[in-house]
Amino acid sequence: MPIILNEHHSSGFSLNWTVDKVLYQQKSDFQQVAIVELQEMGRALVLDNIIQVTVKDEFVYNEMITHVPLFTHPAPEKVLIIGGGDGGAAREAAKHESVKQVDMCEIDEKVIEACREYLPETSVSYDHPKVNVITKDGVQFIKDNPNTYDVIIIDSSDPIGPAVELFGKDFYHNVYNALKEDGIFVCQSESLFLHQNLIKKVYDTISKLYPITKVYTATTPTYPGFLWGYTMGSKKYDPYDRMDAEKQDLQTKYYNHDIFKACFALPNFIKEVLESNK
Ligand code: SPD
Repeated sequence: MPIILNEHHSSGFSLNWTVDKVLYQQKSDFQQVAIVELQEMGRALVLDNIIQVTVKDEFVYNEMITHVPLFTHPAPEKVLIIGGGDGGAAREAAKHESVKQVDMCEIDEKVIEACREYLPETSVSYDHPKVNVITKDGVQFIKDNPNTYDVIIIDSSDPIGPAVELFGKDFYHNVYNALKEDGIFVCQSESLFLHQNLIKKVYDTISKLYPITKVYTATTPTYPGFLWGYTMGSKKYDPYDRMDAEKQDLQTKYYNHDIFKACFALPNFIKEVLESNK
């Protein structure tokens, strides 16, 4: 009998994945951490029964959460990733010539342990000379480092369990303070189809803090609802002013300059959600 990973969401949406092998399974202080071999999508990091990354499609999410804010900033040097323990976003950030330091602050050392052993595709970044792996609570780390970063990436799991605080107003306020005066923030903000209330709440909160707020999208097959949202707040730089700026050519599988231009185009049903006064 094959093992079935049933990923059930509060929206009532479920995804079933056939698991060929369980490679790692441990209960940490924060969550159930597992690495499994999925029949269709290859190795995957699974937290509390929810897929975080798979080797087959992680590049879409990791490239989009990283390169869009980093190419909106003209010369980012210091980058902070909150969460992102698989290392994929850090791998992408380290590719930028201007970036000198990538701090990756992951709360759960078991995530680091599991990914180091079983997900070399993403955890390769742990040993990159630009990358510092910090195992601390990101909520406190942000408070302790005001006015420090050019770009802050919130690479969180869903807003349940250890990630709940990473979607709160106080946290967003502290992120704003941890950025330099021309800094840029981005967070993953869930499915455009299934989590519209959350997208709206995040957008409204970020718009009150930052003069420039944008939502952008990419399709990620292993995330429920597939069309995934990212919300960016910028103190100074507008991605629309950076569309034709000369940018470093990176080795990527999904991201390119045309994607940068296109990803801010939103379908009407999401524009309506963002513009509504509810
Ligand atoms: N439903 C799962 C969404 C997960 C988004 N973040 C993944 C973080 C991996 N670094």
